This record gives sequence, C-alpha cells and structure tokens, in this order.
Amino acid sequence: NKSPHCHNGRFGIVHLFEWRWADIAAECERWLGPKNFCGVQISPPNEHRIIDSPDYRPWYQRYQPVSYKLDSRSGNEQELRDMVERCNKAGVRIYADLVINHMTGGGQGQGSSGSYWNADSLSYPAVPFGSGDFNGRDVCNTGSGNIENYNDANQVRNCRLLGLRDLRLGKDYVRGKVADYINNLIDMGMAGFRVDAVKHMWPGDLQNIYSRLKNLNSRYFLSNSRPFIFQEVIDMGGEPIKGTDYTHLGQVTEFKYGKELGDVIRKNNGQRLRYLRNFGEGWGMLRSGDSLVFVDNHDNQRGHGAGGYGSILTHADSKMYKMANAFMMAFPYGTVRIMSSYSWQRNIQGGKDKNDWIGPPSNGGNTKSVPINADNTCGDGWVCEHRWRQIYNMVSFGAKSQNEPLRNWWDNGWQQVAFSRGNKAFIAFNNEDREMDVTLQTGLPAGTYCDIVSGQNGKGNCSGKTIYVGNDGRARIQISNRADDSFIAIMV
Ligand code: LM2
Ligand code: CA
Repeated sequence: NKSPHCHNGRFGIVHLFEWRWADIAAECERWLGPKNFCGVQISPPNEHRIIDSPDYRPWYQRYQPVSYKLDSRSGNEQELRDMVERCNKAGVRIYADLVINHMTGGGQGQGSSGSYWNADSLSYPAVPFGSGDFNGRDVCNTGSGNIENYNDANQVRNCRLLGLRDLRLGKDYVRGKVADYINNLIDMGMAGFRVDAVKHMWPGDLQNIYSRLKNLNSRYFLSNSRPFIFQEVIDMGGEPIKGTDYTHLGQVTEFKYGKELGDVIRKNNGQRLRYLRNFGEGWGMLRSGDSLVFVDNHDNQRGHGAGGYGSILTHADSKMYKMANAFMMAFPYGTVRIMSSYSWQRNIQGGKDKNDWIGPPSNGGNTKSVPINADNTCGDGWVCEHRWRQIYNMVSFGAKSQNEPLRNWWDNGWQQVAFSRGNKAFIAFNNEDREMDVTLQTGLPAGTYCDIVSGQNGKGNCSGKTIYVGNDGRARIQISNRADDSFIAIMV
C-alpha cells in the first residue's frame, strides 16, 4: 500500500533516529501533533546485537537482528506499546524499520534482550532460526559467501550482505516467522514500515510476506486499511536491480533525489536552481506516487549507503540543508521524509569518516533521553532538525498546500526561483551570490503575510519579514544572500 495514512492536514514523516520510545511518545504529544507532522519512522524495535569492539555500541548494531523480541536500545515492549498508543492519540502515525533480510554478522553473544545467538552455527534460538533457515552454498556461489558483484542479481539476493547471515526467505517457515513479527507490530497500532535492504530480497519473497500481513488495527484506522510500506532500494542507475522492480509492492526510496538536490544547491557541475522546475520524474526518478524522498538519511549523512560527501547535504551544512528541505516540502513530488539526527564529531580521512560508527548520546551505552531547551531546540547532542523553525514551519506549509498544483513558477535563469501552490502558499529562493529584489506573482489573495522562514506568525504579531501582496497578487520579494536563510515562504 502506498498511502501513509496521515490524519487530515498532516504532512511528512520524521525519522527520529535512535530515539528512545518514551521520548518519541512525549514528542508526539508536545511537538509532532501540534506542528502537523504525519508520522515517525522509528529505529528497528526488535532485539539486536550488542557490539563492544572494535566500535563501542555503534548505531549499526541495530541492523544486526538477534530475535523478534521487542526489546532494544530504544526501550522494551511496554514502552513501545505505550508510544504507539500515545502517538496515535496525538494523530501521529508510527512506521517501524524492518530488518528482515538477515540476522547478525559473525560471532556469538547475547542480544539486547539477553537472548543467546551464534552466527557460526547459524543459531538464533529466540526466534528460533537454525542453519536450514539461511541461504547457503546451494543458492550463493561466491567464493566468500558474501556479495561480491552487484551486477549479478542472484548473488545480491542470495549471498551475504557485508557478511550478515542471509535469511532463506523462500522458505515457508522463515516467511511465517517474519510475518508473525510484523503482524505483532500491526496489532499494536503501527501504520506501516520502512523495509531495510530490499535490493537484497526477491520481489516474490516480499510479495509473499506482505500478503500474510493483517489489516491495520481498526482502533486507529479505517477498516480494511493496508500497511504503508516503503522499501529501501539504493538505485543510482547502472545495476541490474532497479527500484521499479519493487514499486508494485509499495513505495521505494528515491536515492537520486537527495544527491541531485544537494548537487543543485551546492551548484556542483554547473547546476542551477532553475533546473528544478521539473524535478522528480523529469529527472528520471520514480513516479511521484511510488517515491519516498529525503535530503539525507541515517546512512548517507555519515558516508554509508549512496550519495557521497560532495553531494549530500546534512545538518552540518545548515544553511543549504534548510533550503533543500524547504524545496522538498514545497515542491509537489513524492512522500516526504525528514531526518532528525544526533551530532558526532566528523573525522574524514582518505574520504572516509573514521567516526561514522558513533552511536547516539549515551551513558555507558544506554541511550540518553532527549532534553528540550527553552527555545524548543534539543540538548545533550540531539540535533532535532525537525525542531528548527525553518523546517517545522515548512511542514505546516506542506500540510496546507499538499493538494494544490504547482503554479506561478518564476526563475531568473540561474539561481533564483519562486513558485506557488495554487492560491494557498508561495515560496522564493535566492541562491545567487548577490541580493534578490523582484516583484513576483504570488498567486495569493491580497493581504499582509508573515514569512515563516525568518520568524513566527503569532496572534497579530509577526516576528519575521512582512510581505505585502497587492490586489493583483503581486509582491515585492527581497532576499539577501547573506541572511541566515536565503528563502522566504508565506501561506494563507
Ligand atoms: C541498510 N539498508 O539496506 C541499512 O540502511 C544500513 O544502515 C545497514 O548497514 C545495512 N542495510 C544492513 O542492514 C549498517 C552499516 C554497516 C554495518 C551493518 C550491520 O552501514 O556498516 O556493518 O549496518 O551492522 C557492520 C560493519 C561491517 C561488517 C558488518 C557485519 O560496519 O564492516 O561487515 O557489520 O559484521 C564485515
Ligand atoms: Ca538476501
């Protein structure tokens, strides 16, 4: 299913990467609901490996499942249930990250819920999975048993990704265990799922598993609602496996989007803002209704996955990052996901971040909760991009204008563009190295508007720039290239 099941007037999915369940519950009530967010992508809720060396409690341990017990670094099952209920009551949907292609890498130990596991004997008794439940030499013919060549679709699906023990998803028993896990989350009230490593699973196996899933819980959803599924496929072109191999099953992550948008806003390779006029399908991306879009994600913000440091924008490039997110939320293409990060010290050597493994803010490996400062930002190393005014106000812009067509496109031929969404909202960007001062058709009814980028529109007082739209719909738009933010946005 391709609908995220947003409540009316809600917009955008925020990935609260590595947050604790108790913090997410509070965030739904105090922030995400009131600010019109549609939903939250949560980190994998199942039991995972605990890694102490060579990296101490890295974030990536959660991509090594030990069982489907709901006990993870983010909290236990009771906290997870409480979160789903409170978020649904606040009108905010929850989508879990599903790691179902594989279990752990090599080694043995106890998982986050204390369950024993042994990758050498392929033993995961807390599921239980045993050696017959994994792909072996009969289906994977590489020397190492790992994926060696992405031009060979068979090994991409049947061999081990990074040595991670590869589940035999063609087997009825394995499909059943995976579906039971997902159905448990559906019964709890989740609205859908991000599916990890989809390139590494056969479309037919996924179709079988999805067909076993229940309808969403009728306590929170209309009857016969199907789970919203967005599938992680990194398709930058040039490989036999394509994102479109999976669009009949649900939405697919469009990794070209963040790379290309980053290149445009950085002005790489002669790119211009003007070229964004037909961004999306016109640039060879997935059909809008099939596409899940984002500026950065938890992988490519630290050099994992796809994109590259020279292209992808993150919170570390804040001025360009806010522009990119604003464009994404204003422009009619795809389902929007916003990243919410924690900070870490980047240390790039030879093109690789030596600190790319660092986990969330923690005390001895226990993830810290997220303190909220008086100015609405977060403390203790949590970046909380979704609490930056320029970003959350654009969520409201998206919510208000999402059903309106793109109108009144204007550009100066280069790095200045503007457009409206019907007669509801208008946005203008100046990415030149000089001032912008033009009079433009906004499409909006005459009146006095408050720029939601430079300030806040309170009751009768605007702390941002004031913009006057005349009876002809036109307004003078002045944007300095040296301002904190070089774009303005107004809405009815
Ligand atoms: C994903 N999408 O398809 C996730 O978005 C990505 O974050 C996951 O990789 C990957 N697939 C597997 O679920 C991350 C991380 C890897 C890490 C794996 C497993 O990017 O670096 O691999 O999780 O934790 C780590 C080590 C790697 C090692 C592997 C197995 O970095 O060197 O390979 O564990 O022990 C021998
Ligand atoms: Ca596989």
